[in-house]
Formats: sequence, structure tokens, C-alpha cells
Amino acid sequence: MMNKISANELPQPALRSSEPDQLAVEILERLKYRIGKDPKVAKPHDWLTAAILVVRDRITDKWMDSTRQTYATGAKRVYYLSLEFLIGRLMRDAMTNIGLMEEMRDALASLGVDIDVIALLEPDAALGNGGLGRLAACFMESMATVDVPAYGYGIRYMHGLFRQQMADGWQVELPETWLAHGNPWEFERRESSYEIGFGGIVETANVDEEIQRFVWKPAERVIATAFDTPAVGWRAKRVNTLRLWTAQPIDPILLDAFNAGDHIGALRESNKAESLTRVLYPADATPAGQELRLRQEYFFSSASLQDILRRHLQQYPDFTSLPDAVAIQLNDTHPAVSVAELVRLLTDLHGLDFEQAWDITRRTISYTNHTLLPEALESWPVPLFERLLPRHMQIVYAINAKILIEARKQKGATDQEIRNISLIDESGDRRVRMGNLAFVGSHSINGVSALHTELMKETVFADLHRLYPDRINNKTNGITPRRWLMQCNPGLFTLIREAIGDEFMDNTEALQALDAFADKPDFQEHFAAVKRANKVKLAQLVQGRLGIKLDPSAMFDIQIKRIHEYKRQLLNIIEAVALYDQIRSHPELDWVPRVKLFAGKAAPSYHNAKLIIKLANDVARVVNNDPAVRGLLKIVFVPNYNVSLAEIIVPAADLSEQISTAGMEASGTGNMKFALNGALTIGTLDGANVEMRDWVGEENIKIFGLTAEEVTNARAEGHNPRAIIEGSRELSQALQAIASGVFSPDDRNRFTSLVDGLYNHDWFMVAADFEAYAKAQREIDQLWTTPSAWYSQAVRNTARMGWFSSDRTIRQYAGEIWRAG
Ligand code: B1N
Repeated sequence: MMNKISANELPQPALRSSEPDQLAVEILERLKYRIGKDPKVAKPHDWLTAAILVVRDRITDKWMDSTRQTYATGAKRVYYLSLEFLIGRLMRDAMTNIGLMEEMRDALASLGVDIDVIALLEPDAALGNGGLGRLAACFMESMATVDVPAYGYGIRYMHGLFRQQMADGWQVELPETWLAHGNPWEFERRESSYEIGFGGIVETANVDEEIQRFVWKPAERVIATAFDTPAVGWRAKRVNTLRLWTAQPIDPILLDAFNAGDHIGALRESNKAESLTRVLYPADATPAGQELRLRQEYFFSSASLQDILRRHLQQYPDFTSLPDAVAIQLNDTHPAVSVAELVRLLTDLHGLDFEQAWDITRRTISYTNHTLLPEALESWPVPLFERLLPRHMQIVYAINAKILIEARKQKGATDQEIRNISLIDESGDRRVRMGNLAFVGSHSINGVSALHTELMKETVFADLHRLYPDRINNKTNGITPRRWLMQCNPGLFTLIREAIGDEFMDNTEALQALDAFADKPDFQEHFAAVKRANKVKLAQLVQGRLGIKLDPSAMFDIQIKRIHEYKRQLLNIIEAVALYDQIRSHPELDWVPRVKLFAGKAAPSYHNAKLIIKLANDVARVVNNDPAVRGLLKIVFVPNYNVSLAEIIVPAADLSEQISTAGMEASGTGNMKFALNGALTIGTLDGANVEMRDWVGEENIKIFGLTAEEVTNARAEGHNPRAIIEGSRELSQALQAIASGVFSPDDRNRFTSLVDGLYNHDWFMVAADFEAYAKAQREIDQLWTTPSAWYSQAVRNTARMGWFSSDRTIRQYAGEIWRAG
């Protein structure tokens, strides 16, 4: 039997009194003395800031405890270097984790303020593009939860990921201004500032007869200043630090120029420095490629390493202990210049010899690879690298010489192997390969799912793997169950507690106990009711924002993620067009009512991705307004996808679309969020989908399409998409309709190029997988008609996803890579 528990009644850690009365006093105090407002004139935003300050102050007590404890115990510190942290809102997360959610709700209510209303005013911190940035945010929360002393290091972008608007179905990008009302979570640390150089020359100086030192004289310098945000773990066990750097000029104003009347010129330095940290590059899974990006990468790597070394010397006499006291994790190659920078700091500034510095560097640094897409591997033209970072260029050559000599002399590498492992790509214009630099500078190189890790060994890093066979390992991604279950889906959270008790709150794998409820009619009924309530909430949002009415009893079929050809939103849209045809041709059949919901941003320069968004909108307009459809199919593209929107959409999904071309999605993490919240997955054997199938059981997930191996073979054999398309009446009719302008009467050729691409090369195997996908969709329809069968599978998905908690991922990093915590 279920024992009744009221919603969100979470056990609290022992802090100071958390009575709502006491909290209300504190809120008023912050309002008055920190914001300078009388409650009578306070705006909703002021209440939000006051509430956050109260929560932040409570967290700060714990934060100091954590820092003191790390010093006292000499525990190893982990540094997570990432150019992206896709945080979203923090208030609910922080309140839940310190166990103050209900008390703060009551305290605010006693002051006449609705916490749910002010919570919506908190901007999303969107300092990331997609999965890679969100993973970093989940890791920050999990590192604090599993008690690993850790710092996240990144950039405090003034503008995070752009805001997406639709203009006649086309994506339009607008700047995002998350700092417009200030940021009550952060502490500016003026004292933690470092000089960062660019350009200039390298001179040599003789230390004595034998030893020469290199002295880099940069032509430009800026100051990196730290802003710290606390990262609270579950039950506030520990609070870690997210340290984000901002760039400032050394001379804020050139007074001589100003006094001479050159008022714009007087600010040139200032503008140049500030432009360094002004915006996040909006490309996902593709390299940004411009000089400013390399500057950003070096800027935050150097600031972080200087900070790490300074902290180390406060506690230890020298750097021989660095690999035992410090672990530095590079989140993809974006901070890979850290390998050369750490060698530079240890040799040029701290006087170690190259061999010592190299040994310390390699034992301290480790690297996570997040993509195999060949075009996504970062490399920089040698002339650019040399001009911007002349000393680092020398160090890269020195490392390269060491590695290549070792490979040739000790390991008998062939010419081809030498070419492939070299840090310099000589195949065209010479370029510095950041993946190879990160690899050779690390003791551990990990992939983010089992399949991805195996493919790393076989493809991009095949030769390096043969030379260093112990370095590549797997750490399958995870998601924090606090944000992605407890907070975003309170209905399901409460239902689970009533069924199986509280253990899953501290050990997500205890969700397994839910398996026993999967076939119980009354539990299924409750589960379905929770899902329905979440769908009603999403339908209200869609109605409010787009004026489109959704039927909550229809199947909510959802694909939300960055728009990318390899993720194959196009496959989904084409199948929707085919279904639209079928519904009209066969009105006599019992079609399952579906809502197909899309959301996601396209990189502003990614032409085809933007065209796919337009296609989704064009198809939606026609389908949604066709009376012959009788509301059986609704298509919506929800603009401006971000973390907060995901928190509403994910709990409302019946079906999760994870349909990337096999071998191309390194892991995926949205797949995990949906399944944890009781959606069924339709997906390919790609990324972490493979392991999800192993955990939930193949009878509880709908897998279709080519395997990674089959994709590779098909490409090698020169597959023939035209023949496939012509062999499928459904597919060719759908493509004809799109190509001939049925959905774009105002510009009939709008989508010709997209369709031609499928006929002529179809790199992403849309045609090849279409039939299998359409068949899988009809099987899903069939399952939907038997609710007891559907919910039995849905419950089993929730029950068996516990392993995909980022707590598990972080324990594996801590145990197997960092040897920390
Ligand atoms: O990283 C996620 C994975 O779950 C996804 O499968 C993967 O696509 C994503 C350059 C990237 N890989 N590479 C990037 C982001 C920004 C950029 O400028 C590359 N993102 C991923 C977490 O492992």
C-alpha cells in the first residue's frame, strides 16, 4: 500500500532556524539593506533578489565549511575547465538542495508574494549551447553532491546563447541579456585577478652557463577577474565554486587620448578587452574557428591555471605534489591550450625544466572528448597560433618532437602513423590539432558513452590509441535527478515517494523498486494522471505563446535539441508529412492522435539547420489548418528552447525522439531526461541509447534503423539514396510534396536543395532509415491504443534509469580518473 506524503516535504540539513517567520524577517532585511527598497514599493524583481540573497547567505555558511575542510584534510581538488556552463535558473535548485523550498514558499506568501510568480523572473544563465554545457552544469551539482572538492572554471559571458524568435517561420537571433538586472548569485573577486598576454615576442635569457630561460613579452595584456557562484549539492552536503572569468583592460581609459579629444580612441583598450568575454560562440558540435574564439580559450585557460597554481603554492612548497593534489579535467578541446600553458607556467615562471614540467602536466590533466564529427575537431592555423601565442607554439613543437621521436624510436611508428599523431596537421595549410594536443597532454582520455568510446578508438584516435593503449576509457554521461526529476516533475516525484519511499532521493538506482508497480492498474492510473497534468501545463504554455490548442489526450511526441542534420529533425518532419498523407487518404482508419512538438536553436551560420526550422513551421501551418486532418495531427515548433523550457516539456512527453544517424551522437543526455520522466524512446542504436536499451530492456524501448557499423559500410560502398527513395511510395510522395512547394506556396523552390541533398548523397541516411522509422512509429501507435501496455513500459523506463544519474558518472570520474573524493 502507498503511504501518503505531502508534496516536497524534504528533510532539512541542520542550518540556522528555517522557520518561515525567521525567513520572512531575513527577506525583509535584504530588501531594505541590500536592495534599498521598502516592501510597499518593492517590485516582483526586488522580491526575487531578496529571496535569492537569503538563500545565498545560507549557502555561504556551508560554502566556507567546505573550503575550510578541503584545506584541513588536504583533499585533492578537481578543476573542471569548460567554455560552457548551461545552468538555467538556480533558485529552485538551490532551495531544494538546502531543503528550504516549502519554508521559503510560506515565508514569501506571508509577505504577499507568490514564489511561483517571482521564480519565473529569474533569467536562465545560458552560458552554453547544448549537451556539452548542460553536462558541465549537471556535473557541478553532482560533484558537490558526492562530496568531491571541485571548482568549475569558465567565462562569464555578458551575453549567453542568443534568444530565438520566429519571423514568418524563420529563426531570428536576438541578444540575450541575462545580467540586465544584475546577478545576485555571484561574488566578484577583485583580488583574484591575473594578467593574460597575447602576441608579442619570445626572448631568451641565460639563467646560468647551462640553463636558458624563455621570456615571453606579450604585445597585448588584459586582466582576468573572477566571479564566484556557489554550487550546492543535494542536502547541502557540500558547496563548491563555479569561478567565471571576465576580461578587463589594464588601462580602463587612455587619458592622454581622451584629453586630446579622442573620446572613442580613449576607450579602445577597454572595448577590446571587454569584447573578449562579451558573447558565447553559438556553434554546437562545430568549431568556431575565429581568432576571438582562440583568444577566449587561451584567456580562460591561463587565468584558471594561474589561479590553480597560486592556490597550490599556498598549501605546498612546490609543484612536485601537483598531480597528487590537483586533477584538471578538460571539457572537450576548448581548453586544450592548457596543456601548453601549464608547461609554460611551470618552466618559464616557476623554473622547472621541460621534462619535469611535462611529466607533471600529463599526470595532472585529463581530457573528455564529446564528438567524432570530423569537421568538429578543433584545429588552428599555425600562423594564427604563432602570432597570438608565440611561446605556446614553441612548446607545442617541443612536445611534438618528444612524442614523435618516442613513437618512431621506441614504438616503431610508420610514416602514416607519424602523420596522424603529429600535433601539426600538414595535409593542407598547416594547423595545430587541439585533439591531439589534449590527448598527448593527458593521462586519461574519455568518451561519453560506450559506443562513442569504442568509435574513438577506431577512428579519430586510432593511431594515438595504438601508441598509448591504456589511456582511452569510457564515462557514460548522466543527468542530475534533482533538477530533472524532483524539481521539474513534482507530481511524479511525490507519486514515487508514496510508492517506494525515500531511498531513491539519495540513491537514484533505488528507483528499481518501482518496477514492482509497473503492472499495477492503480499505480498506472496515478502515473497517467501525473503525465496528463504535465501535458495540460505544456498545452497551456503552447496556447499562450503560439495560440495553438493541443489535446492533452493525444500522444505528445517530442524532439527538442539543437537543430543539426545529424540529429535528423528532417527525418521526423518527413515522416510527419507521410503521416499527414495517410490520414487524408485513409480517413476510415483509427489514427492515433499525435502532437509532434519540436524546439531547438540552429547555429546562426548553419544554413540547412535554419531551413529545417522553416520547414517544420511551414509543414505545421498547413497540417494544423487542414480540416481533413480533424485534429489527429498537430505540429508545433516552440521558439527559444532553453533549460527552463525543457523543464516544462520533458515531464510532458509520451514519446522521446532520439533518432540521430548511428555513430554520430556521442551520447545525448536529453534521451536520459525523457526516459527518467516516463517517456518511451524511439531511437537509433547511437550514443547512450545503446546503454539505455540495456538498462530498460529492449522490450521497453523502440529501436530502429541502421547500426553505426552499417552506416559506415553503406557510406564506404557508396549507397544509393535515389534508389531507396524511388522504392518507397510513402517517402517519394512526401519528398515530392516538400520539393514541389505544397508547404511553401509562396516560394515553391524553398526546400528543393534540402530534398535534392537526400536524393544525391544523403550523408545522414535519412532515406535509408525512413522505412524502418515509419514502421516503428506505427508500432508505437499500436502500443498507445493499449494504455495498460503503454504505461507498463513507461513506468519501467522511470524505474530503470537510475544508473544514468550524473552522481554515478561523477563517482566514476572521481574513482577512475581523478582519484579524488
Ligand atoms: O556533448 C554532449 C553529448 O551528449 C552530445 O552527444 C554531444 O553532441 C555534445 C563544439 C560541442 N559534442 N560537441 C559539442 C559544443 C560546442 C562547441 O563549440 C562542440 N557538444 C557535444 C555531452 O557529452
